[in-house]
Amino acid sequence: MLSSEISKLMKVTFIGSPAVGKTTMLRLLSKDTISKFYFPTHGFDLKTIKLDDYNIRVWDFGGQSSYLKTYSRDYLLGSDVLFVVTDSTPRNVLNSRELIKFATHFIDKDCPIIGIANKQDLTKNDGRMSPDRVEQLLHIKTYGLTAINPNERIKLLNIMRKELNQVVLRRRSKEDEL
Ligand SMILES: Nc1nc2c(ncn2[C@@H]2O[C@H](COP(=O)(O)OP(=O)(O)OP(=O)(O)O)[C@@H](O)[C@H]2O)c(=O)[nH]1
Ligand SMILES: [Mg+2]
Repeated sequence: MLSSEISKLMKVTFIGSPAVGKTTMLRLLSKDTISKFYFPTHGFDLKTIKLDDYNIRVWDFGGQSSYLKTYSRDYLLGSDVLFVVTDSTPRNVLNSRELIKFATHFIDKDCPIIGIANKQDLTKNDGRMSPDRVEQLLHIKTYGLTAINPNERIKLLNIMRKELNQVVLRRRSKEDEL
C-alpha cells in the first residue's frame, strides 16, 4: 500500500482507568455535547473523525479492568497511535504505568504511546499534577488537557495531527529505505 493511502485511515485508541475522561475526549473531538455527568462506557465506543486528509477511527475503550482483560488484543491491535488517558492524580498516574506495560504486549513496536494529563482544570488541592510531572512519572510524551472545555477541541486536534504526521513521516522514511 502507498504511504499516501496509509495516511488516510488511521486507528487511534484511548485507554485509561474508569472516569478519567476518555469518552469526554471523544465527544470533544466529534463536537457532541459534553456532559458533566458520568456514564461509564460499556465495552467500547467508536467514532470516525475527519482531520486534514486523515479519516481517524477513534476507539474509546471502557476503563473497567474486565473489559481490558477480555478485549485488549482485538481492541489494541493495529493502533496507529495509542493515547493513555489519566486524570493527573498520583494514584491514577501510577496505575496508568501498569496499563502502559500491559498494552505494549498488544501494539506494534512503532506505535507511539502518548500520555494525556486530563482534568487540568482541577486544583493542586485536588491532587492534580502538572503535565510535566505526569510525563516524568509515565516516561512517555504527555500533553495536558481539560476535556470538558469545548475550547480545548483545537488543542486536542492539534495533538492528534502532530502525532499522526510523525507516524506518517516515519513510515515514509522506512519506505524510502526499502
Ligand atoms: N473536571 C473535569 N472533569 C472531567 C474532565 N474530563 C472529563 N471529566 C468528567 O469526568 C467524568 C468521567 O468522564 P468520562 O469521559 O465518562 O470518563 P471515561 O474515561 O470515558 O470513563 P469509562 O467509560 O468508565 O472508562 C465525567 O463526569 C466528566 O464530565 C475534565 O477535563 N475536567
Ligand atoms: Mg467512557
